Amino acid sequence: MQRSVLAVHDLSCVGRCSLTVALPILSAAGINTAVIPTTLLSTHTGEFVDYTRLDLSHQLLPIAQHLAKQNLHFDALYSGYLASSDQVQKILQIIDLLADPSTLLLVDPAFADYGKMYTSLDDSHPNEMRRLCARAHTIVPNLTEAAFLLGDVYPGNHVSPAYVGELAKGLSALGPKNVIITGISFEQSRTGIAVYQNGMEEPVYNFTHRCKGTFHGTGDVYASFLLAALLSGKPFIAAAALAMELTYDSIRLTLAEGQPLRFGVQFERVLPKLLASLDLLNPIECGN
Ligand code: PXL
Repeated sequence: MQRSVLAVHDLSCVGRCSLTVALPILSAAGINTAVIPTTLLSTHTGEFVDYTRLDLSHQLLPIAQHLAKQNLHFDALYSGYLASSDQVQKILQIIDLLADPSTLLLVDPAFADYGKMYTSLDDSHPNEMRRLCARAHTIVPNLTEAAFLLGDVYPGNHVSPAYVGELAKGLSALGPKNVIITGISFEQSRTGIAVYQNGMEEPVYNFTHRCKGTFHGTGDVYASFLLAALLSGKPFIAAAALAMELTYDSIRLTLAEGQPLRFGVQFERVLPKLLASLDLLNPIECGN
């Protein structure tokens, strides 16, 4: 049975992130992906200036109300960057309208990195996002977002396993069963993820070599690979590890070709590996 996702993210015309990442990754994995675009921007807001921005907040509930009348079921509802705290509140209403008890709620908080809030988000954003995360089943904050969601200051690049364990447990105590904290470094040359499921003593970790640079949109690439793997039946911890490996591959390809980092990473050429890893390369029999 084909799986289905509702992806609620912004549409940034250039600079691979949000919908321009979620749609191709999920579709490539054979998932029927519907969208609700939250904001239309000419580019993402990192490393670009003078971008255009059309806030679609007033459309979110009318779209969701119309979809709610179409008798749809979504296997997952997946939200990412939201342009204001008002939009965060509207996502909670969209969940009420369009999720059912079997819908996986995946929230990528996507509001900060390297100790700083994204441009043009205000200080109420982490508090509103905390409410949305509390409603989710699975959240994928980076280290900065994890700290801000719990009202902590940014702990700096290098943290201890004890601190990360507390963060993961604190976030899970808000509500989500599954927490993946990205951008974790215990040593200079390596970076990785802490994967935690409610009830575990400690998170499990996966690391890769740390590449130099700021990689825009990689949170979205990671979360989209993760969701593709989960909906294809991979167990949570294996899906988290696979998504990290594929994100790392996307970064390495981008660096190998010397592409400007503000345009995001080359996830496109990693899609065949995603499909191979999920056993999705065999042609589907259509019958007669
Ligand atoms: O999730 C990254 C992202 C998505 N969308 C927009 C952004 C960013 C990060 O800067 O600005 C518009």
